[in-house]
Amino acid sequence: MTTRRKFIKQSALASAFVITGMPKARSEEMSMTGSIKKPIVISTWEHGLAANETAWKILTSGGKALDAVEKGVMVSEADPNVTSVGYGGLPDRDGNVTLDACIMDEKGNCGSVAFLQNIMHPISVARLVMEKTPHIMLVGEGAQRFAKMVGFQEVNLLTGESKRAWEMWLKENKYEPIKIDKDNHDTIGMVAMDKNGDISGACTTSGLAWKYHGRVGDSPIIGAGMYADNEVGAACATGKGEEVIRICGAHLIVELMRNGKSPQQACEEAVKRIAKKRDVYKDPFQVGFLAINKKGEHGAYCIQKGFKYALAVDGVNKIYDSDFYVK
Ligand code: SD4
Repeated sequence: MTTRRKFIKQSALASAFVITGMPKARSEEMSMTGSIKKPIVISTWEHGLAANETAWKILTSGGKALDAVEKGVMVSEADPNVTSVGYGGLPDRDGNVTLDACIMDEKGNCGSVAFLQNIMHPISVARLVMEKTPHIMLVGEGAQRFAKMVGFQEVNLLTGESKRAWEMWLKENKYEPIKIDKDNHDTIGMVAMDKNGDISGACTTSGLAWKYHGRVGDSPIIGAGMYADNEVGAACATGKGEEVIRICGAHLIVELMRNGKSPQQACEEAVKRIAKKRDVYKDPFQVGFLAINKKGEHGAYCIQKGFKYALAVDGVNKIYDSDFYVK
């Protein structure tokens, strides 16, 4: 039970994060005391708040991290107001909503779908790829055929609003290849540790708005958009998938943590790897990373100002501003 005193202490900590945007001091303090914060769930962007809420209910009632991350991100997938995930997601430049998702459990099992169309919950299809097939990844028409075979209904994911946005884009941009900036994406990535101390992760997206038909980003790629290793921790990514894939972002972060970095240090190192190769000052694309470790410490870091994340721990579910590289 959360006592009032504990609650006040938590709130003070939470506010400190909002101001500094950095959980570093807390992480260091916790690793010194050795206390483990669990359950914990962290997810990308403001829509992560509602997703965390669902995940948190599962986690606090003794449920598995795997169920928490799946059910959690399903909230964003079904929300037409989240225009970069699932239903209502902005389409590719031909007007098709195409979805990418992946999931990974505490045993290292994983499943993924990419370039999937007309299915409301790609994350659940990814889970069934993991559980019911000898494979890890299904794409396109094959993924859709599998989804229907295991009971998913075909639905139209293009809402009136996303269709209008696409028509407007078409008119203004004349089908030109897109410029990937910091505004045309908002994937949900979520990683969690349950009461048992088991870690899982999920990531799901409609990808970059106005992308080429057939384009697949980092989100369904195990090790790029998300990675979980129950011995170490987990990480997920949002932003320009092409840059995340290049450095195998989520896997890199988990390996850095394995080698002793805190989640915060590992996220920062991953962003620096990207920044070393790209002029992130002249080309203002965004990439953001989140991570947790087995101690229940978390980290968040991104390239450009503006990345927000939702963290639920100690009974408090809140949005925080991530610290960023370009200052
Ligand atoms: C992608 N990482 O497809 C995704 C885009 C996204 O927030 O929506 N990121 O590259």
